[in-house]
Amino acid sequence: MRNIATIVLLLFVIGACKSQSQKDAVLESSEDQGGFPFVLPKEKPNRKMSAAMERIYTDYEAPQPQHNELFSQFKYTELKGFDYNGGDGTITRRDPSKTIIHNGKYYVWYTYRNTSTPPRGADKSSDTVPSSDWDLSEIWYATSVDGFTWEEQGVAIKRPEKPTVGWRSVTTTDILEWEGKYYLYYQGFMEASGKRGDDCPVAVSYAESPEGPWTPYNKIVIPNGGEGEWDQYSIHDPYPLVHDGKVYIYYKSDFGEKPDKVRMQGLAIADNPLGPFTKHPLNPVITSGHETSLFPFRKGVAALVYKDGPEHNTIQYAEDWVNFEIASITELMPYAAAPHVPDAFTNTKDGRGITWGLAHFISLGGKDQFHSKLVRFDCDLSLDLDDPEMKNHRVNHKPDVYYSQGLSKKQMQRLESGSLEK
Ligand code: AAL
Repeated sequence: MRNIATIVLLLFVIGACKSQSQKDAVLESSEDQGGFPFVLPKEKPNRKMSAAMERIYTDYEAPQPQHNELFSQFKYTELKGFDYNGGDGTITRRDPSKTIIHNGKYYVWYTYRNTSTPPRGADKSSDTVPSSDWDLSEIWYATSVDGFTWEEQGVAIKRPEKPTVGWRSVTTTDILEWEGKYYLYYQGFMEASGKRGDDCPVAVSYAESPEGPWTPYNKIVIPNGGEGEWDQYSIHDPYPLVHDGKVYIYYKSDFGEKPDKVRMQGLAIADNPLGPFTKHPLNPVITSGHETSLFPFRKGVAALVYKDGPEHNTIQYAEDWVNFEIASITELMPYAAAPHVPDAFTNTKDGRGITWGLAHFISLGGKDQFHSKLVRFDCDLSLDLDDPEMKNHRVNHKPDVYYSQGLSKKQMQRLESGSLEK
């Protein structure tokens, strides 16, 4: 027994020496490789490098953002054509869909709330008083010839009669074109959001034309997960794309207990738009972000991962449409980005990327005037555009941008009551 222990100890010492000597060898050999070159090599140089240097050559499309096709800044433009009742909180437009082109016009669908009062919270909600900004809502649509000035066309999806899925509110929609027909997926609420949580499954309606009429399927197509599962309560932001001849729908779910609510994204796949959808066994597939926003890119799919989570403010890429890696880190990303994705439904094996889309700004209006507005964003995440202004990675934001992120009253009290040391 003692011999065995001696042998094990010996082996351990030898191993430790060996890894240290290997490190020393690396260091020695790296010591005589000279300093890192003044001009950053575009390709990975054949030399020993630190973890950070290894990363810019292995994890990202290119070692510098300006050459990274999956890095971009985002520029914002206020839209024309939408009235918000003076911003009094009774009208909201939010969570836009991807835009599509039909008969030479862009089409977009979005959550539309027009209520007698602004949102008042779950406890004060009623048949006419909304609990949240997306409660008691319908799905409306608008068209545009340039993507900047929009003409509202009216309702596309109404709230169905109780107890059909969506009777309380139909929201957060996205469009799919499949075999010449159109499908709108949306969150179907059957109680006021905020009662237990923001709980809902996904429903769908279909039409021969983007102008409708839309026929509700009146069945849940992406159900909530089983008890105790991450997506047991909320299936949000259904985002369809076509890949491998199938319908791929990415969605978000809120899980975990307050105050540490977690938002992650999953994937459900079906052979046809009305399902059945099978949830991917590796779900969740994206650990961060809020609303879903993706586009085919080369053989794979890229995702805009903005607020919430350990990898927020990143653009990610999955060659296999399942296993996402960080492709770049950026800033001021669009809320609920709904890009114009020309090859979203073409089953492409060579995704060309995106250059613009719609998004929303939320929490607008003063106290008790909560509402959201649609906005346009532009970017260069396209293999067919080369806009150096969008590839700038040291944008100087005006001081007001920073001051608008001022200390809260509670933080000021802490500082005022604290000692200088703290
Ligand atoms: C949005 C989306 C979903 C949520 C709510 C309205 O940002 O994630 O649609 O339910 O917030």
